[in-house]
Amino acid sequence: MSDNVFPVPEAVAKAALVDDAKYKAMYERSVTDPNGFWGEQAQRIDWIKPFTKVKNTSFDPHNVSIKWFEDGELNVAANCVDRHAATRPNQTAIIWEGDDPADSKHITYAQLKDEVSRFANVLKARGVKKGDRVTIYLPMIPEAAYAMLACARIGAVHSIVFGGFSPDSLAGRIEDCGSAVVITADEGLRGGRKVPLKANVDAALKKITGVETVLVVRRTGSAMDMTAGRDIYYDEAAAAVSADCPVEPMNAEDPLFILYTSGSTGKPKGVLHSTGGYLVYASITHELVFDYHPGEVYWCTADVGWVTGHSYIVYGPLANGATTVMFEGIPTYPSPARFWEVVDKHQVNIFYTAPTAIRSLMGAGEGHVKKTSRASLRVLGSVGEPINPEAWVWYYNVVGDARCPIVDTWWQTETGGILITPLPGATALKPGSATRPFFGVQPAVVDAEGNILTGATEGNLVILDSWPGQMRTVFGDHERFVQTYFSAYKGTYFTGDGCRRDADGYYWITGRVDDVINVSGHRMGTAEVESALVAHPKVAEAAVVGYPHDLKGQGIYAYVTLMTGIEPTEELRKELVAWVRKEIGPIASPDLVQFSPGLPKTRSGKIMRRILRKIAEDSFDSLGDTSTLADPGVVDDLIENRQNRK
Ligand code: 6R9
Repeated sequence: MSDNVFPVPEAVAKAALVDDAKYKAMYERSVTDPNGFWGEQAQRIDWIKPFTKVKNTSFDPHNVSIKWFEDGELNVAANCVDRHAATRPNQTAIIWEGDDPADSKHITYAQLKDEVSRFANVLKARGVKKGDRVTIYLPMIPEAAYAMLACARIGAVHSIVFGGFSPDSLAGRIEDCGSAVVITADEGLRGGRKVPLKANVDAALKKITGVETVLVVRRTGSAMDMTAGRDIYYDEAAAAVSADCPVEPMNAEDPLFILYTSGSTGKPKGVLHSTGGYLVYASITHELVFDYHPGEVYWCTADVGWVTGHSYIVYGPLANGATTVMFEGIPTYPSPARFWEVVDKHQVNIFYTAPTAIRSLMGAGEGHVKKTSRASLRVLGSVGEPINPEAWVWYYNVVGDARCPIVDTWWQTETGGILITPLPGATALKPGSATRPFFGVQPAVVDAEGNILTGATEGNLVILDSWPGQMRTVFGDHERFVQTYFSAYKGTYFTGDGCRRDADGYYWITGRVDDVINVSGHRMGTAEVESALVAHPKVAEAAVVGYPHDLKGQGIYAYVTLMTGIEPTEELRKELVAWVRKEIGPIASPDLVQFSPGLPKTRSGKIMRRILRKIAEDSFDSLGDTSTLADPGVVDDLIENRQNRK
């Protein structure tokens, strides 16, 4: 292997569930005999009625249809809760870590069963039945998991809306899926600041009709306006019901949840996931990608409002009887040492976070990391965007003390679970590469015409055949599902991502295809330029977009956040341009560099390039909805200091 390679340490391979030889054999079987492979893997969960058929899928754009285990029956809550409550009642299921470091608690599987059953009975008492949609707008408190599993228990379909979304976004999502019940909290608590969730629900419900019940979980205890007949405090409703609730047998293809996600066009899509395939896939990926061993403490720092929180805080870990950490706060509160202090406090073995968090903590300096032990850590994970090699190496050396493999997991809301990833005991790592496909996943690289490219190459990433965790449709709009994912490259699932495959068969995700810049006919991944900029010792974070350029077609516009304490100067601007030129080549030289103290990010940490592109185009009066930004204020500064003034 030519690149910078981190081989699997022998001791890690020996103790791991899957080593390289096993990976290769299992992968081969998974793609040559999917019925045999997945039929066996599906035995990791309990079926109320066994399935007789495994895979029945078609990517033909005239007839897109995805069914797995289609005549089987099961219940997700029975699998994530009851079967463990029966066999390991006193094991901790959830460790909740509050925003305030003094606030934490352990919930055992026995307690989880009571809480989920009670919650289910409250929903039933408000008239919720199998197939009904329930919108959840909660902070990161255990009730979020109880509510999800309560829906699953009675066959209701949850739609979680991230607590950072505005009343408008919330209203649109409630209306689209037609929920009659909304579950929220009085207020959320993040980084010491209160989030007015109930007030947002009230504002959202002024815009739409159809919601009959608002269940309000008390988090901060502040006094709320309660609408009589509609709003009820959860604790009062829960006190009136029993902690016994039978599980509803569900067909494998019955819907489990809807999760809205934005595409490159139009309003957010309601991505629909179903019961059997999703659970099998969440379970196997959680176990094998993180090499989860019974008794270990696993922490995914995502929010349950995102797919990562669904699959890798709740469904995957709990299906596996794991101990999963749920964190209410933010990485920098009360200090940038928080993550590592929590790792020590709860003796976390597996830690899964996003590159944006890594980069921001990297900017704060390694002192915050080094003052903690982190000896319990065994495996590290990354998700959400390409991780630039500098952040990877920092994560590996500083956080993991060069002991812990990093699994860089590529996947999407649409895929339900991880598709391209290293396995800790099997895969030699290359910083910045998501490496190889997971079992049953057949990636391919196609050119603009849809020709499948072979060998070391670069192009658009498609997946050739179905895997059990795949989304089944866009809620209420199957045609949009077909159009968005199956019409660009006929007969394949189009991911919307670009990628490179190297001579070792490793995949390097280069970012959304719509983030590619064409400079004088040369294609340039924005991630590549960003990665180069972030490699500069004075740069904490960078975002790069294309903008119309008279001579080159597109020019490169770089927004750069400097390390704490570094002065933005004209000299540094020139230095950075020269740096990128040196790192990648003259073609990658940024034409414009704007120093920006903050970048416009969603609460999940994704940079909103749409906004950056507009500002770079000097057309900032049509920025669209900025209400979903973590800090809408950064936009004003960006506009004020824009570099491309006509
Ligand atoms: C799980 C999640 C999906 C998009 C995806 C890609 C980017 C996610 C990545 C990654 C490079 C990784 N992405 N993980 N890019 N390396 N390890 O993030 O889902 O919010 O739907 O985003 O995120 O561009 O297409 P979602």
